[in-house]
Amino acid sequence: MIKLYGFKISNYQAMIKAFLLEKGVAFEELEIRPSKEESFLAMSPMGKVPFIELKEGFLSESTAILGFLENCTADEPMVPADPFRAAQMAQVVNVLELYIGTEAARLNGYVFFGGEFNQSAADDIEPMMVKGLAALNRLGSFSPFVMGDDITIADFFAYYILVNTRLIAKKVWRWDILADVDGLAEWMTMMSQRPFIKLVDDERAVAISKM
Ligand SMILES: N[C@@H](CCC(=O)N[C@@H](CS)C(=O)NCC(=O)O)C(=O)O
Repeated sequence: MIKLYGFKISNYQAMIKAFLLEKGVAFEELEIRPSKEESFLAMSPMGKVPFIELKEGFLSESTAILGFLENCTADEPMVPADPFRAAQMAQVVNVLELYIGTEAARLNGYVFFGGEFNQSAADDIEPMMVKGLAALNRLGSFSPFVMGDDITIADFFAYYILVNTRLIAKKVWRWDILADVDGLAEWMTMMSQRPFIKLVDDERAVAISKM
């Protein structure tokens, strides 16, 4: 059985867990904190969670994990069958990861863990996020799903990136990023009501409240 390592407050952990549940893949969840210890890096070389363990070995980086899980589950595909559409989906995921999620996450310490505010980082991040969200607005359909009629990996990726990014933008710039992308607010509500996403979000909320 697949082992999923991480901790429940992580948005990336929640993303992989919701995807496993939606795909009906059996897994065991093991609590572990990110670390730079050699023994941890042997499992997840960037010292991050989530990562999974299979009989073949360990796998980290959420896009790689999602791709692997997708390739292992033939039923209910979550990547478009058409190669060009599949590449467009990957393009959306890259925009979300590189120009929105990873940028905003530079302020995680301040927003979620009571760390110091870094004004110069915030000044760098904001224009990149503006561009990223404008790209998302051009590329995404959000009617009803990110890529159109069918749910794909991009929906899971976008939801769990935007859950955190939204809070960061609100606290740092009083910016409602949902207003920057047509249909994003309605899509976010619709995704949050999917039973497995709700289950994972509720667990995450409990973990955050205990922090
Ligand atoms: N690129 C990674 C990002 C995962 C990530 O940022 N995980 C956070 C927890 S939500 C983490 O482990 N942070 C610890 C660190 O960066 O040292 C992925 O796609 O899985």
